[in-house]
Amino acid sequence: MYRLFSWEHSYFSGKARAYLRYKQRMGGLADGFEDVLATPELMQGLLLPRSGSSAVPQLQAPDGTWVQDSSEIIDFCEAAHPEPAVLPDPTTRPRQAVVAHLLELLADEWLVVPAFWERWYFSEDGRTPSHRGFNEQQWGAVFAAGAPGAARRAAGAALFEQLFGISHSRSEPTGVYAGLVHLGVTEATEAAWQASQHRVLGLLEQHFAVHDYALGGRPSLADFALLGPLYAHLYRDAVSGFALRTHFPLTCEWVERSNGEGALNARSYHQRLYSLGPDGELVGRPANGDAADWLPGDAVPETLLPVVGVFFEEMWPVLCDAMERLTAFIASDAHTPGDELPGKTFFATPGFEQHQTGDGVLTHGFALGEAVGRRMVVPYQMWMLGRLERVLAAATATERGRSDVAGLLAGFDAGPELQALGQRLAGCRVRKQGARLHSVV
Ligand SMILES: N[C@@H](CCC(=O)N[C@@H](CS)C(=O)NCC(=O)O)C(=O)O
Repeated sequence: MYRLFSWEHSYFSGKARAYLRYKQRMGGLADGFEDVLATPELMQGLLLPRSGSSAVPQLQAPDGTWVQDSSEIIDFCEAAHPEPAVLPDPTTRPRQAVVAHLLELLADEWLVVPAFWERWYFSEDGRTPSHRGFNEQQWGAVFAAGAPGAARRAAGAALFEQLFGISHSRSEPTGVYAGLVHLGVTEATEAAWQASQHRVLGLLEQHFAVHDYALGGRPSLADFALLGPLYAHLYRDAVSGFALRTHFPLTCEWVERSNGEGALNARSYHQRLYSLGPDGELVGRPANGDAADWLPGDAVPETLLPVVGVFFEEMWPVLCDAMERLTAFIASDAHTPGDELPGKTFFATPGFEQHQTGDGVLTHGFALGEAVGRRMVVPYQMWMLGRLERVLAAATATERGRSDVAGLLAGFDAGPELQALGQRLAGCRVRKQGARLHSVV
């Protein structure tokens, strides 16, 4: 049996858990998986020694292999249990494969910023509305698991003060509040990040009015990745969850559908939907539209294309700049090729703070709407881009695939630039070994 070590309130845990649930419910994991709460004791005593990282989620495979990072968890399980596939085959579905990976990148490494901000902004002193109490409880439930209710809540509150300096979040950002600054969230940019999130949610609401999942009638990598921002932060957290339910109800329904819980009436992939036959007997009927499959002919739903458009408009220019910065860093005297690179997403990696904060060599200016700010370079994004590069290579290996992918990318102003991804990555390729990232010699 697989074991997933995770937290309910963790961004990337939502992605991995929903994926494993889908595989299990569809019969894809012979012996299923055990969903284990990653308590501090297990993080320090098991996860850290086994994988070199205490980050969640992590997967322990039946053969004892440890897998860290949600994308690797999915790739690992898909290789071992190909059916039902969540990764469109790039050789037969080149457009859908490229779109699923682009949306994963957008969900994992761009939408993380406003989702992370929402949780901690509405937990700050004096915010109305506030979900600080809920947030204390969900963290305390992990950090004081097994303790009585009031003690769990108090443990969350103490953690927020001791580790995250919540009472001086603005004057002296620490912990998660420092992480937000490293990611480019300041008073000058927070409204722009929120506007970006609302833009994506508005587009998803239109999409889910027509289709049950990103690519049609069954889930794919894109759905599980979008659950990163949309489950733990935007659906569960109280202030964000109220807003999501109020303004984006179809998207809420999709969260339940894709997450596979609380989904009795959410048209989930495992919904039991019956009509009554002539003799009053139960006659099963499919719960999902689009014949419960990805759209035929490798079509990308029209309503999904504007979400891909957000990737090219907002995230792609930032990624291009970050690739240049990382290339310059790897070529500089500050780095020896093959050495370790920063590995974290939510904050500067310990040991690399002087490079990833302030005006450090691994920071860069960025623009979002009318706002401008400065943020850290996140080498993990280059690892994800390397993965995308391999999907693109497989997708464009044939004349037909080349023309299909070129047609898709031509629909976005910066889209064709993706075809030269290899040139941009040439000086900043990243190798991942367990939880550690290194430049490629
Ligand atoms: N890129 C990783 C990110 C994992 C991650 O950043 N997890 C967060 C919680 S959602 C965490 O454990 N952060 C603490 C740390 O990195 O030490 C993934 O895809 O799983």
